[in-house]
Amino acid sequence: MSASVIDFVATEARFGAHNYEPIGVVLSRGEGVWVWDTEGNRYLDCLSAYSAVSQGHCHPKILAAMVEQAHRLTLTSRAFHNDQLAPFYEEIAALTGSHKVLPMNSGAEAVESAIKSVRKWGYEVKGVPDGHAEIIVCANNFHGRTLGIVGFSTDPDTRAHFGPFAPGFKIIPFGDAAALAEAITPNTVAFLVEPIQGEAGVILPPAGYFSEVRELCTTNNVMLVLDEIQTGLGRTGKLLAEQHEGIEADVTLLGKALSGGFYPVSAVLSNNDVLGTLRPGQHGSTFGGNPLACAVARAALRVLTEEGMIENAARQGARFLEGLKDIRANTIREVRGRGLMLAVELHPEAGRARRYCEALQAKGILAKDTHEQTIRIAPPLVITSDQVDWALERLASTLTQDFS
Ligand code: IF1
Repeated sequence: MSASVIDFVATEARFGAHNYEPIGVVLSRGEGVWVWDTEGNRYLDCLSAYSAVSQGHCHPKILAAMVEQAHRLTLTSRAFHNDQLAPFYEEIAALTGSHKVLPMNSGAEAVESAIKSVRKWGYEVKGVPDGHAEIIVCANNFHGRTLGIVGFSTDPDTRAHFGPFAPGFKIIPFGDAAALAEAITPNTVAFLVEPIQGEAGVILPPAGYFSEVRELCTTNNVMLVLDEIQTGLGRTGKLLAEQHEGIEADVTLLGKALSGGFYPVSAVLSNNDVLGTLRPGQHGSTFGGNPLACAVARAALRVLTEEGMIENAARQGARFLEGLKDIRANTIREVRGRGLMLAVELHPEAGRARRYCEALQAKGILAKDTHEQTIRIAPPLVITSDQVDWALERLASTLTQDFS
């Protein structure tokens, strides 16, 4: 590391809360799948800011929309209408087949907003006695960092010493429809779940799981809330990951790539019933639905479809997965994923995934470890075949090294 890099890292350490342990690279520029550090070294971004820059870094059309809108009007609050919100609603509803939209900012806010909405729906539509609504969630979930959400996390780091937590959540294993059937009571208002568990290590559900889940939710009048904040908007090779399962959620949560990484934009999408229960004064946000956010999100959605990024994610994701499966290395325990949401799980004896990510950095690839043993690979959806092959060569030579 050069002196200037050490300076940036040391200053962060000196002033910042130490709630992250970043890899030792200081980035200063990005374009498409590439990012550059302060010394001019180039890296293929295989994290995409946890899927937020799916459209590629600094996409020129999103940038143009943002700059143009920033010159005209940035924030009005929802006390007044603005001329970007209605077209944003129309476009996102048409794209996803949703009836109602609630715009927020971060992913965690979308999750919190969905929890509030399904509870209200439970009391006012389903007829659950006030204060008794139950929401079912899965073990090893990741839905964000707010208090309401970390209270139903099963990860000790995420929740320890942040309590007391709100009641009303039941935790069941992911991928186990029988456990869901057993957990549902007359007071259950919703089942909140990721279509593919991200932070848990890119865990895919068993085939048929979500069709059983859909049926159980419909039969018991339970709202199926899919957190597609990471899986949504093309990441898995379809617009929404639910399409791989042949189902439709009652409530869908989007964030991250909804702005192409320019700005925090999230949304709750639902049928008429759930968001229909919110009345003026009962929920809101200073920034949610602001004209800058809406203009950015409209451009982010437009380029996703116009530039064929979703189909490309399916095509390149399949190529990447095949290539990873072809790597003969006894460090690899399993390779899995869907579209461009991929993971390489290492054998415990192979040493920590972090070490491999650092070795990849030296070869010009930025990837992120999770849970000691797993390397997550999620490049922007604009990646080309040549770039996939370039990454695979470097992954192969790294994974055949032994860092134990
Ligand atoms: C961090 C992980 C990814 C999410 C799902 C809601 C949110 C997230 C399915 C909240 C956020 C992030 C946040 C980021 C790390 C990251 C992450 F490693 F923790 F699991 F992506 F894989 N639902 N995920 O994945 O969205 O409020 O952050 O906008 O540093 O905490 P947010």
